[in-house]
Order: sequence, then structure tokens, then C-alpha cells
Amino acid sequence: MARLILLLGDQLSAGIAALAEADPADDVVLMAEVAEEAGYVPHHKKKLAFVFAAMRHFAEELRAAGWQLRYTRLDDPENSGSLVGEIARARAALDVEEILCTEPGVWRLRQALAAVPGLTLLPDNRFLIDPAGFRAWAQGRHQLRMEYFYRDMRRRTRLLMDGDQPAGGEWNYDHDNRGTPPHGTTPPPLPAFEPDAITHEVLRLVEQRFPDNFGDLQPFTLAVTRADAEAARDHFLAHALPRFGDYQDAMRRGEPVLFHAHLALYMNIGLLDPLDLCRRAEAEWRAGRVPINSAEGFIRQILGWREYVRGIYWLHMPHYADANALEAHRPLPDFYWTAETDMACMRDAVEQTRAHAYAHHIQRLMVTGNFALLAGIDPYLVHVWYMAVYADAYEWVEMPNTIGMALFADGGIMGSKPYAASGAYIDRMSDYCTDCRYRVKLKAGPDACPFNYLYWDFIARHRDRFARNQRMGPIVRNLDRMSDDRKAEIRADSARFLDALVPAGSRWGG
Ligand code: FAD
Ligand code: DLZ
Ligand code: SF4
Repeated sequence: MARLILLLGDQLSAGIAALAEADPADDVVLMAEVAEEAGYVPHHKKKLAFVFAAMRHFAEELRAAGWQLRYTRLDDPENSGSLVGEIARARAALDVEEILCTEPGVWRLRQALAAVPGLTLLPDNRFLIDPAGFRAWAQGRHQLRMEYFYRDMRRRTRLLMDGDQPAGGEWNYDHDNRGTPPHGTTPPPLPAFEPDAITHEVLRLVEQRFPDNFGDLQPFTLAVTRADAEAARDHFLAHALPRFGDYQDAMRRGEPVLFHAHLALYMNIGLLDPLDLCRRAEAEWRAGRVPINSAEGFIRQILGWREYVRGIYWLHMPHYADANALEAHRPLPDFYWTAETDMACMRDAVEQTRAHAYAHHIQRLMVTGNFALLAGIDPYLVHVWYMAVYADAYEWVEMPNTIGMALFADGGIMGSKPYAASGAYIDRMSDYCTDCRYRVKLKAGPDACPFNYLYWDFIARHRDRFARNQRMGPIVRNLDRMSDDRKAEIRADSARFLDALVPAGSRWGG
């Protein structure tokens, strides 16, 4: 009897576990565009178009390779609206007993699918360590330091290793990742892919069904096939990777990508293989075409951070989603959706997020994330925003980055201290402050950079907790040395600024 192979929208890999187990002659692949997945957060229009266009192109490739396919479109009148509903419809139509699916990347769906009779979930073979392997690594460790995990992953995969030693002599070249590009440096433009007829149909569907969702749908130039994603990969390796290491932490007005890869969206949906990408980056270094700080820095992000955050997600779900260690309850400000703020750094980050469904890591962490941390915004609302606005956002990777890394809401599972920074950090790493209504050098008063007083207000609000944290101790002592008048001034500036924020309301999950 035929089996049903359920393939999710971010499982577009020819070698994925469920397809590898299946037989094209007998089994039927089920793919479905459903309202539940399109609506559980208010996804950016570009993200919706990217997922549906990539799904439809992948379905065509499977058909061409001889697979029998059952594909439900979003506008199919019979569409049940959910993946579980689509399994039920397929079952009724096809007389199948057994269903195979590769494990989804979100707890909610895993629970729903695990409850479907006859459905077997297979481990996702696109990752380099599975949740059980991560659990074993974490067992008995007092702190789950990414650096030690990363070194173990280097040994396990043999990436950037010379015998049992790290290639180049050091495990980590982070100290060489903090430059800012000299004035006049031109980053390579991203390759742009012309939408074909399939993508145009999806663009029309998204405009029609999701007219009020956040984000610009046009111009749409993302890759939606494996071949185009590979072209984007090769472009990155040749043109941006050589300077990725030097300028990894830099930010520039009007330059959303700089020397970053812009490849997470393709890896996360299954069009690019992470291990293959790391091997190619290593080969560029071994061939002498890129420096070690670039190759190592890039590989660390994928082999280290990407695998590590997934491990944290599965280790701590479902409780992780509700974590709020700093008891932050402020609503999300409206400018996260509208970009209407005088803070030039926040405005640029939100504007380019709206245009491209992309912002690079330091903007996510040190601008929008840092602001949410300092202002005490409810972590769950911040999580919904990040899930919605980035084309690469899937819960297994977004949630630990938001709740753990950016907001310290997990109380220190992901990091030993919060990534909190005043305006000086943003000024050092960007050119935003020269074009801002606020003055980054001012500490107090209506013209002072809000990050400056919000930083100290944040430290003061959590003084007792941070006093117990070894790495925060010196900062708490600086606060304690301030006069009462100075502390009162920080409180007053912060209250004035925070009280004036307009909450987002409920339109987009705010
Ligand atoms: P590059 O900067 O060029 O890095 C190369 C690759 O390394 C990325 O493609 C990505 O696969 C991986 N990587 C780098 N940093 C991380 C990280 N911290 N965690 C996991 N993988 C990493 N990444 C996502 O893929 N999806 C998300 O939803 C997501 N949400 C985030 C939310 C917040 C608050 C923060 C601080 C970070 C988030 N990240 C997320 C991590 C990181 O910002 C993005 O992976 C990166 O910006 C994607 O752009 P890029 O492909 O140009 O990456
Ligand atoms: C992100 C997404 C969207 C927008 N739509 C669909 C869909 O219609 N059908 C589908 O199978 N998958 C979709 N996805 C991806 C899923 O949300 C993703 O598989 C889970 O969140 C697990 O990572
Ligand atoms: Fe951002 Fe402050 Fe600089 Fe303005 S002055 S761009 S608010 S860091």
C-alpha cells in the first residue's frame, strides 16, 4: 500500500529523511499551502511569497524527477486550512495507512503531527547534530558555552582542522571580526533573480490574500530554486566572503547586507546544505582566496551558532517560549512596524526590514534587540515580531536568538550576560549617529541618545540580579558610584521617553 510523504514548506531538500526513505514508484508526496502556517504570525509579504514560490518550484522538480505529488494551493476551494486537515483529506482520497514526515522545526507542529495516527516522524538529517546528541553534550555541564560546543563540532565534522589542531592555529578569530569599512568601501550587490511565471502567480496570490501584512512585496528578486540559491551562494563565496570576517559587526546606512552572506533563508528552507556551504568556505581559505578570519568566522556562525541555537530550542521547549526572567511587560512600540521614530538606527533597521525582509545580525541584536531589552518589552511580543518580519525566520532558530541572546529572558541559558549597550557601541560600529535627531555624546535631557539613559535605567532596574552576576559586577559598581541626582535624572529621562512610546496595538500581533 502507498505511503504518504508529508513535506513541509521548509523541507525543500531532495535528500531529506522522509524522501530518502520513500519510493517514487509507490509513495505519494503531500505538500500543502495552508492558512494555519501562513497566519500563526503575520509574516512579511516577501517571506510568504518566498516560501510559496520555493514550494511550488520544488514540487515541479519532484514531478520532473518522477514523484507522484499531491499539492494543495492556498486558493484551492477544498483547502482545509491546516496541515493535519490536509493529511486527513489525502488519507480519505488515497487509501494510505502510513505517513512519513521529517521532524518539523517548531514545537507546535511537532505536537500536532505526533498525534496523527500512523504518522512517523524521522530525524531531520540536514543538521549536523540531532536534539538527542545536543542533550548528551549538555548533560552535566554547568553552562552551555557556545565556544566549547563549536570546538566539539569542529572535531566531529573535521571542518577547519589540521589533525587534532584547529587550522590556522586558533579556534576562534572573533577578535579580527570587529572592523568598520573605510569610507568609500563598496559592498558587492546581491544577485537579483527575475521572477518566472510560477513566482508571478504567487506574487499575485500574496498581494490578494495578504494585502495588509507588513513589508514590501516588490521588487521580488529572491532565489526560489536550488539552482538560483546555489548561484547566490557562489556569488557570496567569490565576492563577499573575503571581507566577511573584517566587517562582520559593522553597520552602514543604506547598506543592509554589507559583506554578509544573505544565505540563511536558503539554508533554512532546505535549498542550500549547511555542511556543504561550510566545506566550500574552508576550500576558499585553503586555496588562499579568503583570509582565515573570514572562513573561520563564517563557519563558526553555521557550525557553531546555528546548530547550538537549535539544540537550545529543543532542550528547553515548550517552556522556553514563556521565558521572561527580567519580567519585561511593556507592549511593542508601533515604530517596530512603521519605522516612524527619530532614532536613526532603529528607523534604518525597520525600513530595510520592511523593504527586504532582512537585517543582518548586529542590527537584529544590537539595534532592534538591544532597544527591546533596554526598554523592557515583553519577550513574547518581540519574538512574534522577529518571526514575522525576516524571510529566514523559523522558530527553532529565531526563538533562542530573540528570547535568549537578544533579551536575556531565559535568565542566562544562552549567554552569561545580556548584550546591553549604550549609544556609544552603535556609534562605534555604524554611521547612523551622524544623521540622527538625537546626540550620541549627550547622556541626559531631551536631545540625548535614548540608548544612553535607557542603558543605565535597565541596569538600575535589575541592579540586584546583575550584582550577583560576575560579568556584570563592574557595571553595577559604576551605577552605584553615581550620585542620587544623576540616578534620578536617568529615571526621569527614561520615564519621559518610555511613556511617550505608542504601543503597536493588535493589528500585527503587537
Ligand atoms: P551571516 O551573517 O552571513 O552569517 C552566516 C550564516 O550563519 C547565516 O546565514 C546563518 O545561517 C548562520 N548564523 C549566523 N548567526 C547565527 C545565529 N545567531 N543563530 C543561528 N544561525 C546563525 N537567524 C535565522 O536564520 N533565522 C532567524 O529567524 C533569526 N532570528 C534572529 C533574531 C535575533 C534577535 C537575532 C539576534 C539573530 C537572529 N538570527 C536568525 C541569527 C542571524 O542574525 C541570522 O542568521 C543572519 O542575520 C542571517 O543573515 P545572513 O545569512 O546574511 O548571515
Ligand atoms: C513558513 C511557512 C509558511 C508561511 N507556509 C507554509 C505552508 O503553507 N505549508 C507548509 O507546509 N509550510 C509552511 N511554512 C513552513 C512551516 O511553517 C514550517 O515547516 C514550520 O514552521 C516548521 O519549521
Ligand atoms: Fe541610534 Fe542614539 Fe545613534 Fe541616534 S544617536 S542613531 S538613537 S545610537
